[in-house]
Order: sequence, then structure tokens, then C-alpha cells
Amino acid sequence: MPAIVIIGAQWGDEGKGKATDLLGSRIDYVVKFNGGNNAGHTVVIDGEKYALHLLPSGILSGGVIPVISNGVVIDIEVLFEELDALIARGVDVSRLLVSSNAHVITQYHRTLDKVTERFLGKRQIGTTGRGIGPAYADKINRVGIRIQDIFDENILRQKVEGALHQKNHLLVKIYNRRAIEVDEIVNNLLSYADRLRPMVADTALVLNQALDAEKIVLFEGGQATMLDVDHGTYPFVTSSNSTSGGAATGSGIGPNRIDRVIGIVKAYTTRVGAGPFPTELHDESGEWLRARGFEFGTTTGRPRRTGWYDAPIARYSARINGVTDYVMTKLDVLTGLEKIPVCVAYEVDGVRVDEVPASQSDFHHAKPIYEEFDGWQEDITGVREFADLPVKAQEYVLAIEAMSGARISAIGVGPGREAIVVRH
Ligand code: 2SA
Ligand code: GDP
Ligand code: MG
Repeated sequence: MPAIVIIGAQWGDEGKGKATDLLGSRIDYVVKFNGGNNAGHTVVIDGEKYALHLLPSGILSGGVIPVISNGVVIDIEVLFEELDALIARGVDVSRLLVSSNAHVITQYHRTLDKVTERFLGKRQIGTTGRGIGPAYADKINRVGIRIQDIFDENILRQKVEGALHQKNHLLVKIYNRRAIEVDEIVNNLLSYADRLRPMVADTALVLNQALDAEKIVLFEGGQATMLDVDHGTYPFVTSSNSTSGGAATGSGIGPNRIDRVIGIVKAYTTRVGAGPFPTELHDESGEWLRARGFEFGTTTGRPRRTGWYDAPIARYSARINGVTDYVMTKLDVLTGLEKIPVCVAYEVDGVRVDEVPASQSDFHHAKPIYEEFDGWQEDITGVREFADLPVKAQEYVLAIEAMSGARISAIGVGPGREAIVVRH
């Protein structure tokens, strides 16, 4: 099993960090292939909590080589801050590799992210404000700055001039902001060069050679399927491919090298930011899930929107990603409920629809059709074998599995690294 991809199957925060960490001891490389410091992984190891944004969670596993590949957008200041915070806690970060082709998030991307959102008013996406969208826009628009540019002052200056030419016009004339100086950006980026240089590598070559040598490479998706720029609830999405295909383009390995695609699903659903969410709860059940599951953004601290499990979304994710198996997290959060509703299909304008509608308007109008399952009252956080789960919890998992398009191979029963039931 040399190449394994982990992706979020819902709207993010499914617990991908924990699943990555679970596989960690058998893994040689962990690759972050999309997104930037908009991601938020909380990993709990021996009771210590680590919140990672830009770094792949494999950085916490000794012996693993963490890689930030070409598909990522990097805010270098944040990169160093995150590294320093881990160094201060005794984590060895010296093996980190950064792609020379990854794009850079600069001050003007952060500024544009914030002002664009403000000007969108009611149509806001609810971005993390980290400059992700504007940095990817520059990449596609071919005016982006790449990591390798930082090592050639002339090229860097030319590129920053090119990028700012358009942006200053926008900032000054449209958004009523001050112009950003070329020197300000160039000097800032140059100041990172010395520390960055030893980390920079041709990561596509490194990863292909690793796979040739039968090393185990784990590709860790940021965000999730429903936030993918192509397959998510556009325009309420992030600006990268957070589905499994992004692992190939975002790292430079061929798709045929991927052997396993693990989808992470929460036993219920959450979403941060705006956009459709059919099973969203606006009542006390939603509050209960938020409090019980501690559903607050790892990056921004925003309360997450909460709702019941949505099986059509899991089936959609299974298709789009080629999910080979699911890891279901946070089953423990549902403990104590009398009944647990699960969305099995939607009603769109009076008609039953079994799959996620292709039309955005239909999805906005989709009302969940629920089937109710019996809950369980026993604490399950200490359970490690499927057969030891309460019968009703087993039934809930098996019923969801039958609707979700792939086998559930492991079940999270608590935040800790060890709190997992692996199904054999
Ligand atoms: P952006 O900043 O351009 O990527 O925002 C676009 C949309 O993508 C959503 N998004 C996320 N949704 C869930 N979790 C994310 N990471 C953090 C976390 C979020 C946080 O793990 O908790 O701390 O707030 C994440 N990153 C981006 C975002 O909400 C927009 O809907
Ligand atoms: P990611 O963005 O997918 O990596 O997920 P986040 O780290 O943003 O959010 C998942 C949260 O759930 C983290 O705080 C984890 O510690 C926590 N978590 C993961 N798995 C479980 C589980 O099985 N049970 C409980 N109670 N918490 C979990
Ligand atoms: Mg998260």
C-alpha cells in the first residue's frame, strides 16, 4: 500500500488529523497537497493538544518526513511561526521539505481576501481571511510568486511588480486602500530566504523516488469534498482541489500510484462559513452537537454550523474521490441521544431526490428526508472492539455504512490518538 490519500468527505473538520496520526507509525512521508493555513487539524497526543494549520500533521510523528508539495499556498511567516511553536514544545521539525513550485501567500493576498469579503456583503463566502483565494487566483492567472522565486531577487522583483500592478489599482481605486509598495513585499520575502533554503526541494521527484522504493506516502487533504473548487458547493468553497485527484496534481505523482483513498466522515455533519447545508440544525439539538463535539474552528475559532449525518453526501464523496474505505469519527459525541436522525435522501420542490443534486439551486432548496435510529446511553470512549460497542451504536454504524458508498474501516470514539475502534 505505498500511496494512501486521506480526504474529508463532508465540509471539513471531520478529524483528518487524527486519522493521519493513527496511520503515522507505519508512514514514511506525509504530504500536504492543497490549501494553506486555512486548514485546522487538532491532534491530541498523550493528552497534549496540537493545533496545526499549514504543517502536515505527520510532523508530530517521529521518523516521518513531512512534505508541503506544489499544490499548497504558503504564508511563510505562518510557516515559521508554526515551526517555532513546535520547536518550543520539543518537536523535531528538521525533516520538513517544501516544494520549490508551491505558491506564496503575501500581505496583498491577505488584504484582498479581507476586503473582497467585506465588499461581498450578504454574499460573503465566510473565508478564513488567510489570503487563500487571492493566492490561488494569482496562480491560475499566472501572476503568482513561487517559493523558488524568493532565491532570485531580480525575478522576484519583476514578479511582485507584475502582481502589484493590477492589485494596487484595485486596492486604491475600488477598495479605497493604500497602495502596497513593491519593496515592502520583496524585502519581506527575501528576509525568509536563508531559513527557507535548506527545506526547499523538488518534492515531486522526492515523492516519486520514495514510491519507487516502496516507501509509504500519505497524502493529507486539507478542507473537504464539499469545499472543493470543482466538486463542492461552489461558490461556497475553498479555492483548491481538496478531493483525491488533488493529491496527484498537487504533488506530481501519477493517479495510478494511489492505492487507497480513505474518506473521513463525522458521525454527524458540520460546516464553517456560508453555503447550503441541508441537514443543518437551528434548534437546541444543533447547540447540543456543537457543545458536545466542541465544534469551533481550529483556525479562526468560529462556531461551526451543525447538523445530522447526510448519507447522500457520503455517497457523493465516495464517488468523486474513489473512497476505498471510510473512517468515521466522533461517534462518542452522539452518546446520550434517544433517537438519531440520518438524512437518506432529499426532497427538492416536492420531489424525492436520492443523490446530491447537480444544480446548485436544487441543492439550496433540498430538504432532508430523515430515517431515525435508536441511540445508546453507554459511554463508548473506552471501547476498542466493534463487538464491544452498544448494539444500537453498532446498528447506527452499519446502517450508515450501507448508505454511504464504502466500508467503514475504523470508528473514532474520543479525541485521543488511541480512541479508535478498528474493524477487521
Ligand atoms: P478559504 O479561507 O478561502 O479557504 O475559505 C473558503 C471556504 O472554505 C471553508 N474552510 C474551512 N471549513 C472548515 N474548516 C476549515 N479549517 C479550519 C478548521 C476553519 C476555521 O479546521 O477549523 O478554523 O475556521 C476550513 N478552511 C476553509 C471556509 O469556512 C469557507 O467556507
Ligand atoms: P480536521 O480539520 O479534519 O483535521 O479536523 P479538526 O481537527 O479541525 O476537527 C476535528 C476535532 O475532533 C479535533 O478537535 C479532534 O481532536 C476531534 N476528534 C477527532 N476524532 C474524534 C473522535 O472520534 N471523538 C471525539 N470526541 N473527538 C474527535
Ligand atoms: Mg479542521
